[in-house]
Amino acid sequence: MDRPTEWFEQARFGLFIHWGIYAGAARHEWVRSRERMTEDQYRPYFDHFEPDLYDPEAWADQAWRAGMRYVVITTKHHDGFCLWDSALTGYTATHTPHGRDLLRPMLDAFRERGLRIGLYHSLLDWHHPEYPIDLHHPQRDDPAARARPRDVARYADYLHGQVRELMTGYGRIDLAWFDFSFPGQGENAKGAPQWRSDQLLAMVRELQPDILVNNRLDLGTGDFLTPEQIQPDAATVAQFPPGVPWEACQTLNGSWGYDRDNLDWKSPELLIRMLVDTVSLGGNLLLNVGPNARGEFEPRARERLRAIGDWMRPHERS
Ligand code: FUL
Repeated sequence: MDRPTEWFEQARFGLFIHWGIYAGAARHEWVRSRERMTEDQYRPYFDHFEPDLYDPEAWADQAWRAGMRYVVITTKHHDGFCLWDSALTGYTATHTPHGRDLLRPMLDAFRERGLRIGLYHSLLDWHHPEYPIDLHHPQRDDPAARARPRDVARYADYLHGQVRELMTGYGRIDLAWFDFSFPGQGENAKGAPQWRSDQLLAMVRELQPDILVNNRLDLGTGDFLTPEQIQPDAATVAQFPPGVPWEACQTLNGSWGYDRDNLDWKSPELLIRMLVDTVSLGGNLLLNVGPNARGEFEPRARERLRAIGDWMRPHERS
């Protein structure tokens, strides 16, 4: 069945938001895995998560002024922390000192500003007790943790239940951005069978008939391709399956989550060049901001969005 991809192909430029308790650690969204933290070692970022400067209308304004026309938000990243008020876990924003659902006001603000809505949802989950220990898991070197049997089918039930909550409780969702499958051999393989991706996809399509779903469910190309942190050139694009829209997803500084001491920022000129190159080859650019733990886009991100908007204004046509 043909899906309505016109809005997506016309939008061309979107905002990716990676936000969760890892913003408190301020050193990459994979910090728990990279530093092999136990649950207890990671817990303070949950117990102290209180984004007192959170202002989703300001985020929406900055995105709109930069020329972005859709947004993709991490509802849950690999650490398992949920921005919304899930009934299926206590590991949510509602149970942090913030005490409220963080997703709903964000969706309201972005919709109000005229942006389409995409939800990123991690298939990996390092917090869930039944999620198997694999090569990415923070406890991969802990023999006791490895020895405890885990039942991925129970984790898949949780995954499906949470996606159902998101697809039924938050209005019209334009994009689903699942991340990620790593099919292959042995204990590390995580693909369509473990996630029951075909059923997950069928449910999403039933609940949100016009939704576009990305290509990371291990079910082929999906509705759009998501080349990550590479700038596709004409030769690369020629290899993409014909007729499938693509979206280059890119960071401002190599990290998706807030990374305070990272100095590797792309210049506004480079970002504009990346946008022009992407659009001229027929793709979308999904550019990421990692808000900090107080709930702000930091000055270096704001400056870049502003510069893109300043360039955009005389160049756009409605
Ligand atoms: C990857 C993830 O592992 C990164 O943390 C990030 O979310 C990126 C967009 O996708 O697969």
